Amino acid sequence: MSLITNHMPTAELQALDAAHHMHPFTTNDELADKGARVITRAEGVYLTDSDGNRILDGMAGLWCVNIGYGRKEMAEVAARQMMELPYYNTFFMTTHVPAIALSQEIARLAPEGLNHVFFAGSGSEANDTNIRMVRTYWAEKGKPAKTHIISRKNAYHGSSMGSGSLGGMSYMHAQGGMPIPGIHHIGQPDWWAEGGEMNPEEFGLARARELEAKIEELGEQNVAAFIAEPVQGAGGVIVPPDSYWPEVQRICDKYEILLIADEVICGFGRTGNWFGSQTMGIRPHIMTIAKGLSSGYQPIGGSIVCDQIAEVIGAAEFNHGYTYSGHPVAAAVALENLRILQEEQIIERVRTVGAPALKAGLEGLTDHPLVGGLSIKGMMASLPLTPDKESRARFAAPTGTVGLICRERCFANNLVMRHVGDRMIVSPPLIIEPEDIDVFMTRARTALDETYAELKAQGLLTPPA
Ligand code: PXG
Repeated sequence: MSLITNHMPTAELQALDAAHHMHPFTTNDELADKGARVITRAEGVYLTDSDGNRILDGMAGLWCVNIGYGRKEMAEVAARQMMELPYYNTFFMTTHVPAIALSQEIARLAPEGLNHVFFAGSGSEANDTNIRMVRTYWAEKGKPAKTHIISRKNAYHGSSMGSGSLGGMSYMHAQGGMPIPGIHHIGQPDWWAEGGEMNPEEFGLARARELEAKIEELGEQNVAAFIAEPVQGAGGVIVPPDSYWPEVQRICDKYEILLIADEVICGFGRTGNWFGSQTMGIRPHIMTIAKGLSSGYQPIGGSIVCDQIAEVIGAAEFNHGYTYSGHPVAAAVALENLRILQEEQIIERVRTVGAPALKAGLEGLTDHPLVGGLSIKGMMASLPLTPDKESRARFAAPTGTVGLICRERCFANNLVMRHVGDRMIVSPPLIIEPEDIDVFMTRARTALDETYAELKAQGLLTPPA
C-alpha cells in the first residue's frame, strides 16, 4: 500500500483524488480539471488546507460540526470504546452499553412522549426507516391502505431511493428512477421566492392548506404521514412564515396523519433549542436525527419515535435494520457530544450570544447591493442575492450562476459559505465566538464586493427582460 500523507504536494493529492475518488453531487470531470481543495486539519471553527490556508468554516462541515472541530474528548471516547467493544450488532436479542445509554439520553432530551430510538448510520437511512415504519404502523393498526406520504418540493431528506424520493429536489428525481411510488410533493413555504404579491402570513396559510387539499385528493384513508424539516436547510434555509406550522399541525391532527419532523439539520441546537420542532412549536410523532447528534465526529443517525408508534411496532417483528444500527463507537461518541453540548451550555449560548451576534452581523450585510434579504432562525441563515431588492427579482443568468460565483469568491477569501441557487447559506459551528463572526462578516463583505464587480464585468446585474 502506498503511503499518502498530509505532506504531499497539493497537486499530487488532487491528481490521485481525481483518478480514483468519485465525489458526491459533483461533476467529477470538472473537478478533476480544477483540482479539489484538500482539507488537512481543523480546530474550533477553522479548517486548514494542504496549502496552509486557514479557512473559516461557515457551514460547520455539512451543517453538522455543532461543537466545533478538534475536541480531544471525542477522540478519547472513540479510542476507549474501540478497545473495549469496537463492534457488536443490536439484532438477535443483543444490545450493548453505548446503545442503551445513548437511546436513554436522547429520550430524556427529546420532547415529551418521544421516548424510543431506532438507530441508523445516516439521515438518509433514518428516513428510509421512517417510510417503512409509518406504513407498518398503519398496517398493524388495520389500515393497510394508509401508505401515501406527503412531502414538499425543494425539501431535502437524503439521497437513498427512499429518502431521495421523500425529498423534493427535481434535479435528483431526474436521475435513477425517483420518486418511488406513493410519495407526493406540495409547495414549500418559501415566501421570498414564491410569495408574489401575498404577504408572508397569507402565503404561509396558503402553502399549509395545500396539505389539506392533497389529503383530500388522495383520501384521508390512504395517507400515512407528512414529512418536513421544521426549517428547510439544503433547500436554502427557508424559514416558514409564522402562520405556516400551526396550520400544518391543525391539519395533521384533524386527519390523523402522522407528522415526521426531519431534524437532521435543525436538531441538537441549530435553531436555539434542542430540536427545531420546539422552536417552531410542533408536535411530531417521529423525528429524524443525524449530523449534530455526533457533531459529525462519527456517522450516526436515527428516528426518535413516539410511544404510540413504538407500542404498535413493538408488538410485531419489524423486519428492518442496519449492520451499523446503534454502532457502539458512534453511539459512545454521540453520547460524549451530548455531554459537551449540555455541560458547556452550548445551546443556551446559541440563544443568548451566538444567534443574536450572527443575526446582527448578517443584518449588517443586507445593505449590500446584491443582498435581497435575510432568512434566519438560530444559527442557520441564508442571504438571497438579487439584482433588484424591491421586486426580489432573479438574475438574467440561470439560477445558481451568481451563487456559484459568490461561493468561489468566499472560498478565495478563506470563508466557506455554500450556495443554494442564488442564496448564500450560513450554518457555522454553534460554538463560534463573536470575534469570529466579525471575521466572517469582513470576509463575506469582501466576497460580495468581488461578486458584484464580476457580475458587473459580465453584464449580469440585470433581472430577466
Ligand atoms: N434530512 C435532512 C434535513 C438533511 O439535511 C438528510 C436528511 C440526509 O442525511 P445524510 O446523513 O444521509 O446525508 C440531510 C442531509 C447540502 C447537503 O448540500 C445537505 C445534506 C446532505 C448533503 C448535502 O446542503 N443534508
